[in-house]
Amino acid sequence: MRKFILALLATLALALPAAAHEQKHGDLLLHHAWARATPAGAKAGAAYVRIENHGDNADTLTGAAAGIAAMVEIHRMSDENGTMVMAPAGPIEIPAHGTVELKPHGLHIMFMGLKQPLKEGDTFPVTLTFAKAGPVELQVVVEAIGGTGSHDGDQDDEGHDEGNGEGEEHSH
Ligand SMILES: [Cu+2]
Repeated sequence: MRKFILALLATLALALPAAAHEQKHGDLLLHHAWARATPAGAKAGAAYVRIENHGDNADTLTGAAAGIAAMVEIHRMSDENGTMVMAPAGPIEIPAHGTVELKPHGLHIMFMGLKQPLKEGDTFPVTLTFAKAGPVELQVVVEAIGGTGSHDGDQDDEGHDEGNGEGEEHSH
């Protein structure tokens, strides 16, 4: 019986679309691209991904594009005297054999002028552009509104997350 369950799990794992979780592009490995679901009527949203560079040369993330929003930018969120402030991050270097993680309260792919709400369970394409690796299309998975994107129960929500429009300012 146990053997049967294991075999079944293995089959299910194989059936999952690999691109949704991890994508290799040249020396870059893009892992777990996800976005937080947005409430109805929200005009802004954010997506996150971990970028690993397994090569001997640094690369640079220069921009992002997506059809779901009027404007897409890479932003950096920082705490300035207790207020969370977001601003365009500019080019982001991915060091050789290094990792850059886009995550809540840090770097994120920002969607402004969302054409539709991000619904939990949906996926949508986002293209990241790298100076060396060129454009990389990601399938972003939409997770729950309160999601942290981690699978280990990490809870860090205090209500000032990107995308819900509360308690934060865009300095542009
Ligand atoms: Cu932002």
